[in-house]
Amino acid sequence: MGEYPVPPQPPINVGDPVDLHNVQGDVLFGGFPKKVQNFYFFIIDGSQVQKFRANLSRILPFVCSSNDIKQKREQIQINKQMGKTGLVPMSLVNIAFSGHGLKKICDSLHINSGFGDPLFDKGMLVDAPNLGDRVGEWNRGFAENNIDGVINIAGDDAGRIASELGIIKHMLEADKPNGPMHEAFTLAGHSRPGAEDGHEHFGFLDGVSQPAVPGVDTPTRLQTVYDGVGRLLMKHNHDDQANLQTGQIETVQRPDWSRDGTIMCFRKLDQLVPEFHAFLRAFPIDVADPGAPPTLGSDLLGARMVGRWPSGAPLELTPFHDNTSLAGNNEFDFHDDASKCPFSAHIRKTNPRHDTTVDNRNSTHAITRRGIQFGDEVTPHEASSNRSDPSHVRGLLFVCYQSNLSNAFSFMQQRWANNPGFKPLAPGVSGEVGFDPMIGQSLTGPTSASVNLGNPTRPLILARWVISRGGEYFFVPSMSTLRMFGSG
Ligand code: N7H
Repeated sequence: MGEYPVPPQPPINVGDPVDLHNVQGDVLFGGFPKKVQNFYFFIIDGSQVQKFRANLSRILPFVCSSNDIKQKREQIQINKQMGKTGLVPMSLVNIAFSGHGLKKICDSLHINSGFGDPLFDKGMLVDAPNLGDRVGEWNRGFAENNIDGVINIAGDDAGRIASELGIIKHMLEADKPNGPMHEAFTLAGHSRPGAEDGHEHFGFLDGVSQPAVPGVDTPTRLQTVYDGVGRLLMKHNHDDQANLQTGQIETVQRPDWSRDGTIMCFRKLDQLVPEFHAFLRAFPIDVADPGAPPTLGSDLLGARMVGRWPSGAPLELTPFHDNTSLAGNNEFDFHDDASKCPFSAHIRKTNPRHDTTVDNRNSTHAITRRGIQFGDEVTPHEASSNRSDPSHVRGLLFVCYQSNLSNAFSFMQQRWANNPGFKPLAPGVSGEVGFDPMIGQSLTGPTSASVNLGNPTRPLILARWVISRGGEYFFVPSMSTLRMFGSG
C-alpha cells in the first residue's frame, strides 16, 4: 500500500443506535457461525393462519437475535484463545416470510402488509426475467411460487440442527396431516471439506468483503462502510431506494412494524465446476514469461474473472501471481485503470469501491452476504470428462440482506453484473467492459467480459457456469414484530 493517495473514510453516522436484541441473528456480526445450514421452506394453510400465528409464538424462544450471535462469536474467540479444539456446539434459528406469507399474516391481523418495496411484493419469480434468469431452468419448488416462509437453521453439526428443526416443526404442527402449515421443501448446505473449508466450489476463498455497519462494527482500513444503518435495517438512516430505471434515489414510506427488519434475498445457484475449469484451461492468458509455471495463464484468467486469487489475495495488490501472505486481504481500492484488476471482474462489478464515487466507496448499493455451499465435491469422472454429472449438483445457496431490493441486490445484478456498459468513471475508458464473468446473465445470447491483459475493452466470449435455479425474497421481521405476529 502507500502507492496511491488514500481517500478519506466517509464520516460514520453512529447517531442511529441499533437494538441488537431486536434484530434477528443472521443479519449482523457476520451472521450465524456455521458448518451446516438448512433452509426449510414452508406453506401456511390460508384457512388456519390464526393457528399458525399461535404456534409461531411458541417457537419464538428458539429464534436468536444479533445479540445472541455476538455472544456466540465471543465464546468462539475465548475458546480459541484458551487453545480449546473442536467446534462450539450450537443450533441457531431465524424465520422469515415471503410476500405471500406476510400478506396472510397481516390480513389475519387486519393490517396492511406493504412496506414500500415493489420487488418484494411481486416476488422473485416475477422479477426473474429482469435478473436474467431463465425461468424454465428454475427448480419446481421455486417456480410453483407458493412459498410463504423459510426457517433458516444453522450450526456446527447436521444431526444437531436436524433434531432442533424436528422439535420446531412439531411445535408448528407441520408434521400433522391438515395442520396449519406444511413443508414445501428443504435445502441443505454445508461448508466444503478439509483445506477447501471457506472456499466456494470454483476454489476461491469466499466471505471476505462485507460492508461495516455504523455503530455496530469497527471498520477495518479501507473497508466499505454503509453510509447509514438504513441500508441494511428498515426505518433507520438512509433507508431509501433507487429507481431502477433512472437510478434516482427516492424516499420510501414504511410502517412502524418494519423497523429493524430487513429483506433476505435467497438464490439457489448451481455451479458447473468441471466446465469452468475446462474453460480456464482452454483460454489461458498469455503471460509472456517462458519461466512461468505451466498453469499460470489459466490461473490468471480465473483470478481476473473474480478479482481475487483462490487464496482471496486481491489482484489490485498482487496482479500476476497468488500471494498467500495477502490471503483474504481487503485493504485496497480500485484506481482508475484496469492494469491490475479488470473493470468487469466479479468483485469490481459488485463493489466498484472508489471507482464510481470520490468519497463514499459505494455503500449505497452494498449488500450483506451470507450463504453456504451445497452439493458434493467434483468426482474424478467429472474432472476427467470436463462435465458436471446431474446426479452431483453443487453450488451456492446465496443469501444477502438489505433494506431495499432495488437499491441493493436487484441493482447490483441488473445495473452492474448484467450490464456490459457499466464501468467506472475512469477518464479515457471508452467502449464496453463486459458482463460480470461469474454472475452476469443475458437472455439474448452469450455474455462476454474484458478480462484479457493489456486491453480493458477487448471481449472474451464466456460460457455459462453459474445457473440460477430460482429463489425468493423474504421479509426478516424484528424480534418485537415476530412477537406481534404471534400475538392475538
Ligand atoms: Fe460473489 N466467486 O467465487 O466468484 N464472490 N459470487 N456474488 N460477491 C465474491 O469478498 C461468487 C454472487 C458479491 O466487496 C468473492 O467474499 C460465486 C451474487 C459481492 O469486494 C468470490 C457466486 C452476488 C462481493 C465470489 C457469487 C455477489 C462478492 C470474493 C455464485 C450479488 C464482495 C471473496 C455462484 C448479486 C465484493 C469475498 C467486494 C465477492 C464468487 C454470487 C456479490 C470468490 C461463485 C449473486 C458484493
